[in-house]
Amino acid sequence: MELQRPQAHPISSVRPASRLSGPGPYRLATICLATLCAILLISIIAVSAHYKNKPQGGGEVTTEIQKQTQGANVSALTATIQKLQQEKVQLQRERDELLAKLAATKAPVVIKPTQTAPAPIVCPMDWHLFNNSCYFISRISRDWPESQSFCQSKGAHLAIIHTAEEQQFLWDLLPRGHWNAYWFGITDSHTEDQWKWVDGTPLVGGFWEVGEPNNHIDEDCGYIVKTRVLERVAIRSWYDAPCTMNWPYICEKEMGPGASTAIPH
Ligand SMILES: [Ca+2]
Ligand SMILES: [Ca+2]
Repeated sequence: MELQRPQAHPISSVRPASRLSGPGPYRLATICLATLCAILLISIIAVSAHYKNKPQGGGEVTTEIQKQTQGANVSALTATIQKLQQEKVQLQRERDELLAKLAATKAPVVIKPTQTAPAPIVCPMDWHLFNNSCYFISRISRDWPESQSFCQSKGAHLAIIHTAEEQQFLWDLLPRGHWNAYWFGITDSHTEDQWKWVDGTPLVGGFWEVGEPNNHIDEDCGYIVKTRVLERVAIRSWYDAPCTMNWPYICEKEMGPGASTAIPH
């Protein structure tokens, strides 16, 4: 029925219905035309089906080729991975051997003790810190040898004054008075006018008052004087006096590295 429609429609639109169904060459032509149309339609359908299936078949071939190619790639990658794993194992073995040789030839490691900051110096009560020393200003009076003995009983000695800064520090600790005198650690009792510190080292320079030391009355021990006279200054305050005189005194204890920090009471 569908095959006859394209033929019947144009005829019915231009010719009367009695002539379409009547005998004669028109009927034969109609039949032939309908047959040709049917053959053409069947051919079109067949060709369409053929080309429709053809790509599918080609796609299957392509997929198969792709699968084979991918399989080959996977095999190649697997082989590469296995080779790399073998090389990795070999390299690890060589590394371990080299580390073992290095450990055998390496010098022993000397572990240095952790560097810690030295503990701050803390002087006992009544002792005063300057640089790495603690100083004690006595309140009672003794002669020079007894003063030195007292300082030694504290692990100290009569003060040894090497710098103007140290001299000024001690001077500032001393109270002013009519004639406040304090023994410190210098003497020329062994050889006149050859002043030495209590540690045996010779004096270099010094902070003598003008005209001192003068050995006025056999004076072999040094002391510092601080008075109410403001013009008297630290760097010109040393005098010599007989060692038997009784005066307060200044002790010094070095507190640097290696020194005993304990001061007996
Ligand atoms: Ca003297
Ligand atoms: Ca003198």
